[in-house]
Amino acid sequence: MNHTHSESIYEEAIQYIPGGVNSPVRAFKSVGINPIFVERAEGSKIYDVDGNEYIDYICSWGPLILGHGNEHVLRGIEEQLKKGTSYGVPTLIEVEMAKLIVDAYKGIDKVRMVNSGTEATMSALRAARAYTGRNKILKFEGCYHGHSDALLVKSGSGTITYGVPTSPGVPEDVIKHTLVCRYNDMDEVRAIFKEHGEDIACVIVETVSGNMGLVPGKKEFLQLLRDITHEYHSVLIFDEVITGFRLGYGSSPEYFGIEPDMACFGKIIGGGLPVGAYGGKNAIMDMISPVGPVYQAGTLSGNPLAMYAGKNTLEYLRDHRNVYDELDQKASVLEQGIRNNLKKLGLNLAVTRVGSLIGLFFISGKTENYDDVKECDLVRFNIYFKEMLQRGILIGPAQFEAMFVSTAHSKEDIEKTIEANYEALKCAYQL
Ligand code: HOZ
Repeated sequence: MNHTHSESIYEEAIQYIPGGVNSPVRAFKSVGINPIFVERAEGSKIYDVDGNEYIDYICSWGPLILGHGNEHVLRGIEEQLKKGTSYGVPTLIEVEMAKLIVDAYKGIDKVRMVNSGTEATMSALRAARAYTGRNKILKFEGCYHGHSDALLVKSGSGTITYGVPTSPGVPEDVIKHTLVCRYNDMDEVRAIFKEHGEDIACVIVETVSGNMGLVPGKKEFLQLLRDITHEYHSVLIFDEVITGFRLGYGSSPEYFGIEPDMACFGKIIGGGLPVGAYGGKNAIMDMISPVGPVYQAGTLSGNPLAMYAGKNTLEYLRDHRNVYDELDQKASVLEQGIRNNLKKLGLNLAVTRVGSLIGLFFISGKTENYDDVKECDLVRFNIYFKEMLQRGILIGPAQFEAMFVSTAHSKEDIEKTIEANYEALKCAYQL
């Protein structure tokens, strides 16, 4: 595969952009190669500037549940484009979008649109702190909730990929209120609440973590979080930036049968345009300005282009509920194919799947928390990544990211991926 043009763009990019990229994991640095630069994408495929074609399992890190350039999503954007790109004055589409989210998601009464998942979680914390009058927050090691200061502590995604789970530049004073427990560890949660419960404003959690590889939250763990936050009058926040409208149209409350007090969204609700949202019960959301005193604002919040892309995505998902069965079926074939390959090759690697999210860990044994997965064999993962890329399969260029299956992935795509997985594993383990 020729990457000449990508290489030359990269050389220029690093002169003007830190690391040549606008989000660290895109640099492919952890897998030891330079990034590919994308020319265009369609359906399940991405085409780079050198004309190479890849079956894409990054899917923009989750938003593209309907694949690239889905006609329903594009139609919404095209219609709005003719009417203007941003007003800074309210629009009907914002109301329709909010109604769609509130109707779909059990447990929340109101929602505020923002521009990214980071903004959503940061703002949700502020609302929860103001509502409870408390400062402490509880998060879990390896969960990633964007890059606001208070949450960039023992974080996941690119932070563990690059070995800085707690970032320099975040003042100690700011994070002294951030408590951290091990994911899926019920004893740690009980112990921390025993010690600090009366001071904990909120617990924020990814119900299925997609940022330390794919590590599903256990139902009993999430239920404990629900029960203990009730007991201590803390706010339970589900970070649904990855899982929202991905686990099913009703997201985590439907999937796990557990309702939080607040939820944060991004990715799918923007249909591939920049978006975020946070929602919650009336009593919490009415703390927010201009109803209440908690300030949060944004020039492009509720941007009409993003709203149309999101609305058309959500309406499609709402009106075609079989898409979730279809996605589950496709991802299950892929998961099974990977498991069969591992068996044929005599490899004992951990595979996880929740609906259309898949994780393949270069480690055997348990994958319940960050302590379990941090021992993954990154050298072998890197070989695997490069071999997959060579075979026209694009997965996240880091062990600690998930694979995203979309409705655009065809039977042939999945078959080709399973074949490539077999060959790439063989290379990674020199078999
Ligand atoms: N934080 C994202 C992965 N979990 C990466 C986003 C991006 O690089 O586009």
